[in-house]
Amino acid sequence: MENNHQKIIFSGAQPTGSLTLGNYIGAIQNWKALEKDYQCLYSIVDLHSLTVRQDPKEFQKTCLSFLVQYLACGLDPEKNILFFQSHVPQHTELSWILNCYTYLGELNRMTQFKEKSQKNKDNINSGLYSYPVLQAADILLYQTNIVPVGEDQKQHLELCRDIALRFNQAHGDTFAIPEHRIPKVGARIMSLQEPDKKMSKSDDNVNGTIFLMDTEDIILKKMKRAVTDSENKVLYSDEQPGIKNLITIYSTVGNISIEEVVKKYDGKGYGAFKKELAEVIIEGLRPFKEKYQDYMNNMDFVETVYKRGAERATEIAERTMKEVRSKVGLLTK
Ligand code: ATP
Ligand code: LTN
Repeated sequence: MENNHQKIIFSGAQPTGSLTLGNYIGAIQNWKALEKDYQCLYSIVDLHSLTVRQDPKEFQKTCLSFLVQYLACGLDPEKNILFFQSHVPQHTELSWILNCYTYLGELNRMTQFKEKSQKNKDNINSGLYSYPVLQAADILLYQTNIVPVGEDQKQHLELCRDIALRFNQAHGDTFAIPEHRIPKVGARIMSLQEPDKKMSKSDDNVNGTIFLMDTEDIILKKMKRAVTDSENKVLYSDEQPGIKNLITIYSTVGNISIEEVVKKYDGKGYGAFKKELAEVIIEGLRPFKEKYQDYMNNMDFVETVYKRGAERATEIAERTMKEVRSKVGLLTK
């Protein structure tokens, strides 16, 4: 039988904006479920965010707020290694070496680079271009077996695997070859305004996105404005993508099955459904909000979390780096 305790999970999110209900349902809720059975490392990949200009003061605040949001979502800092990418310099060191094992042709194919350079035409920097190599370093440093991410990261993960295989072929087994894992439930929570588009923290239309930090009033308003259809029947069907998305949210946040939600609102209109869904979300987020405030009032504890996280991560990362340095022929100090 597989011994999951020996398996390593790594995932990361860029500290930009604020966490959404989509991030929570699609990623963090699942990360929490994995902490029992695996050694999990979750990193706030601050260096990746520098590919886009950040206001330094704001950026520091956002980085800390992200860690507090992770903790408030219930990620246990004892069971998981929670840390800032920039606190473990082995990430950039390995990234440089892996750059020398990555071909321009491979980077030219990355769709995220193409999309992001379209969005930031005045700042197409080389960091944006080699972003996937730093991501590969994040993953390979920890001998990661599984990377839980969304569908959008599949191409980056495939590149990471190719780089690892190439390095292993040149120098003998050095890196574990990681696999991609997409969550089964709620893998794609959609925008409340455009149900054919994923809910995203960088969406220009904030009415489409529920942020975990939104106030009760805002949640009520956003829910009232959520796009539905003229059927006025709470049915889980592809014909009614807006309502289907709302039912998924109800089911995951309210912890009841899709069938039960549909049964509960049989014969009732959208007005009552949306109002009660807003209440379910408000209730569901209440512990998050309380914990967020508690941690914000206890920044000494938060500091110990990221310092300890960096220590634990560095220990593993340095083990891999020692081997890599020696394999490529760098002298030891
Ligand atoms: P951005 O708008 O800045 O691209 P994002 O909201 O799309 O951000 P990311 O930081 O790229 O989120 O992703 C963090 C994690 O949350 C990833 O694992 C991603 O798969 C997951 N995630 C993001 N949006 C959703 C969503 N709408 N439904 C389910 N999972 C999501
Ligand atoms: N590119 C990812 C964030 C990210 C990541 C990683 C995810 C950076 N390094 C390593 C998983 C593993 C994103 O945009 N969501």
